[in-house]
Amino acid sequence: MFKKLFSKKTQQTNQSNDTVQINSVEKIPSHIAIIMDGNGRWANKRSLPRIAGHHEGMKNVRKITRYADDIGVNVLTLYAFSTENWKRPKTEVEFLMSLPEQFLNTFLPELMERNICVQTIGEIDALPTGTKRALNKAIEATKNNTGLILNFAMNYGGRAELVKAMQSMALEVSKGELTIDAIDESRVNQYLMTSHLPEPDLLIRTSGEIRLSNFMLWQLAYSEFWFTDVHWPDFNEETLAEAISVYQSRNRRYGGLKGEE
Ligand code: V07
Repeated sequence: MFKKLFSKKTQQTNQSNDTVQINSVEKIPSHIAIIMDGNGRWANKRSLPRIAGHHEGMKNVRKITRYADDIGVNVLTLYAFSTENWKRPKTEVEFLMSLPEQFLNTFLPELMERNICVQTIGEIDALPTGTKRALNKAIEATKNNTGLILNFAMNYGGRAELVKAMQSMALEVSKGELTIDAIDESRVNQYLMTSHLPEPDLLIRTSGEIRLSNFMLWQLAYSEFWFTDVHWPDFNEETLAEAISVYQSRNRRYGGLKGEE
């Protein structure tokens, strides 16, 4: 792992052409969550159709997955499709739903080589059959891989996740299988789709909006947030290195006071 961290790949330049060095002695965030916004805007700027932006965004998922894997991230959660995204024009939704298959058709062999495990959060059952088939194939093929967890939020909404958790708990209470006193934070956590994952250390949102848009509401309670104006298709290794170095400098500042607040 240290060989990887000290490799040239961790030496990046930011937009002002300064070298952004990921500090390999300080902690690489174990779990990074990303709201991949700005694909439509990226396309608009180039007078291209929105779907061209989504396609470019999909290619960028490969690049960022490789980099996250190379620097030793443990979990990468990507917000690919929200419960709100169904409101978009039908043709756009259909194109978005074809992306998992396009992505996996070409990338699954490399995911296997890299020992990457594909997982999802969200209501997968409500997705079109072809999309579900592609996802399930990748989940099944990579389920014994022990490296990076590449977690796609698909048809995911944070409030819907909490409502489902509350319904499950209420049902168990009504059956006498759970007592109200036993409901505490760690119990709530067990009913979430991320129960097996560490909480995100770092949340990144691209393309200028400064909001959560219903993403991982419970899980992000203590995460560091980093926002950039860069559109998702232009977000690259350097931008991620910059986000991580900001995360590391914040950790450095607060590190000494940990547990003393
Ligand atoms: C999608 C590209 C990235 C920017 C955000 C919107 C468009 C990769 C996937 C994907 C999902 C699951 C999976 C493999 C790949 C994807 C959707 C949209 C719906 F197992 N990119 N990408 N899925 N975009």
